[in-house]
Amino acid sequence: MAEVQLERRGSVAVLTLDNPPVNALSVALLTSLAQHLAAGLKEPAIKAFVLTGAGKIFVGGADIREFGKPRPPDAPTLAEIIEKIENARVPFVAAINGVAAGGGLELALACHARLAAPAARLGLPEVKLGLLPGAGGTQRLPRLVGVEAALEMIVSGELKPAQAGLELGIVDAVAGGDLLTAAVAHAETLAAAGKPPRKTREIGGKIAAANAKPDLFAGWRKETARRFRGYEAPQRCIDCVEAAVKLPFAEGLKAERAAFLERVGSEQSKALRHVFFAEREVAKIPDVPPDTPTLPIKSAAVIGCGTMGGGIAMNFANAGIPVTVVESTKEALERGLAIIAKNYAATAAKGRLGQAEMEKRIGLIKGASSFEEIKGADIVIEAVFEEMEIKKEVFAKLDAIAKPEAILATNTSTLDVDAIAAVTKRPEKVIGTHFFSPANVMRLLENVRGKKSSKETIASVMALSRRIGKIGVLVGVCDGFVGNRMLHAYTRQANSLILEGALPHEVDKVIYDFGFPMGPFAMGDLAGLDVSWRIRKRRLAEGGDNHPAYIVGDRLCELGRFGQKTGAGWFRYEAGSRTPVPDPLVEELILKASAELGITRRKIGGEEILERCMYPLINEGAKILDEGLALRASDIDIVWINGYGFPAYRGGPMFYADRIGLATIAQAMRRLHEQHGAILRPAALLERLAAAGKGFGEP
Ligand code: 3H9
Repeated sequence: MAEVQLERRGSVAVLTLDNPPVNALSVALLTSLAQHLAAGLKEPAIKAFVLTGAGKIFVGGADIREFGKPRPPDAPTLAEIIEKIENARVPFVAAINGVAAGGGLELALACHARLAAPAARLGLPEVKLGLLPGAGGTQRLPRLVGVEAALEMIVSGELKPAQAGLELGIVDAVAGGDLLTAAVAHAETLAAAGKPPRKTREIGGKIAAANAKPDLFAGWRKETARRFRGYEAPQRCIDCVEAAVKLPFAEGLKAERAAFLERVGSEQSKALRHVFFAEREVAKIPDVPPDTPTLPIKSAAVIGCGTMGGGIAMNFANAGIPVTVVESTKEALERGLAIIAKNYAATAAKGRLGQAEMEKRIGLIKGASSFEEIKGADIVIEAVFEEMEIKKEVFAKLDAIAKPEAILATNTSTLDVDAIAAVTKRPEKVIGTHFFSPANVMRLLENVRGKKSSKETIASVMALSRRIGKIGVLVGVCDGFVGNRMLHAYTRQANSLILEGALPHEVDKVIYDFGFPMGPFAMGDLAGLDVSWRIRKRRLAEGGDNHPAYIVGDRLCELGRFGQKTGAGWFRYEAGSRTPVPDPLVEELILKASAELGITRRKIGGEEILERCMYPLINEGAKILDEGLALRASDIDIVWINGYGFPAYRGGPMFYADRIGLATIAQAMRRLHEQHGAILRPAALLERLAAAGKGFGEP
């Protein structure tokens, strides 16, 4: 039950906001707070108020679930409550016991003093939801901390530790002992002073200072457009802070309010709110309850110290977990460890890691050249060459050496986890952990559930994902799992498009403008074209797909053009540069291939390119969902946002599809099916949902 509790401590009324889990400012909580304020402010015996949060959080912000829903007409708004608090005849002190985010910090900024617990964190993260602070945050924060510090906080949305909040001037003190006692004492002192309470809105000095820098906002707009390409909210945040500088307070508030309402209704905010909940939903597995026991992971081992293995080992070291990396030869081991050290040094050189911390992390990684050394590990992750026979051999060995309770995980990106598990005597302890390259950077981890993976193994690996800073998504066994299977559907169309008339840089531009960091061809060059070439050859040998779409890709590989690492692939790369340059030689290869296949090339517009790339991707997602290989459509969105750079402000492919309307996509797929054959057959689930007028988010 969301409510505010009132406790009297002498002449001070302590109001505790209680709305688990994060004390979000729901209509119910605001109603209860407004009632307490109305009654309390009338009571002469109450000389001051303290506002605090129940549990570990002060206030996590407005209730995001209530956005876009109708509000009871008489419900008090946060802005009204804030107005009452700031203009109250008696002082209010915020006792910030934990996170004060968004509307939570705005509430605190309206108080006349703020004390924070050392572990509290403060910030205005609305921008991450495609919003901006809508209850005075953009007007009050710059008055307290100065315009540039406020811009940094509001545009990035990052939360600051209490100590940084003190240095910036957001809080008046960090209270090491009992926070509430300190806040009550502070409130009594303010009340006893008998002065009118200090109002944040009336602090003027720091705002005036910004007027001396005429180019400040133009500079921020330009840099922000680069840093958050495609995102609308950061620019609107800057507009509002500018209003704080240029307009009187009341007008600034009005401008902020109008901008906030526009944002709440925007497509980008809807998408980012979907992503917020999808990120939390992904951890919930219907048949693996939250109280499933997990294996405590105190040490790990990684087999293979190549690019993947090294990156995986770094994740463990970064989380403080000792890890042993095994390579068969001394040279390969030394090379791998040297790359790890170089990666850490590069992070340290950028100022993102202190020397001592860097040494500590490197110290947690131990090299070994024998499997014997993995005996003590709680989890072993295999990251050797992507060949089934090699993987089976490794797993048989691991099974014989690893302690019986250890989890054995494979980092395969395409192979059958069940077949790998079958060579062990502990298939219930075998699972896939598919990291994305670079493994120490990319947030996504596809955890692949084998037929026999136990609930404990699944729960342990999902918990481990969080611990090592990843977002774990549970997927089922199929070729390519969720991400790469969909990627295949998308790159196949990109490859067909260039045979039909487009050129690689044209396709890439459409995808880049849509919001991906790069198009499919530049991505292929970055990942290495030989990887998918090898997979294609394997599939062909297994009697699989022999689609002509990849004819040019194969020819590039035959010429030794593997992408960036060989200085050329779909594009050319100048020495030391990662910028793709269109290459006439590639165009020649493409034209020749089209002619050989009897295709009359035609002009293909941007809209068609986008549809041809995205709809088959979505269609494959629908098949995956229907086959039960992803638990929810929103899990697929998380895979694509965190593993492939799908723009978060479009909510992921399945959310994007729902916004377009599944009937439109199904119709387009039927047309493509007629033109291009079975490979583009509309997914049964897509057809079913389209016919029922539903979306993937509401099956
Ligand atoms: C705003 O304030 C607008 C104002 O400027 C203007 C208003 C007029 N609402 O993250 P967790 C749920 S916009 C509803 O795992 P943690 C969450 O879905 C808001 N629900 O906890 C999850 O539910 P479930 C600006 C919320 O301890 C559960 O709480 N504020 C909200 O790791 C636990 O969440 C933000 O953007 C919410 N505001 O981290 C802050 N917040 O258990 C958003 C959380 O069913 N929140 N839930 O899956 C956060 O960043 C983190 O939740 C927080 C706690 C740091 C607070």
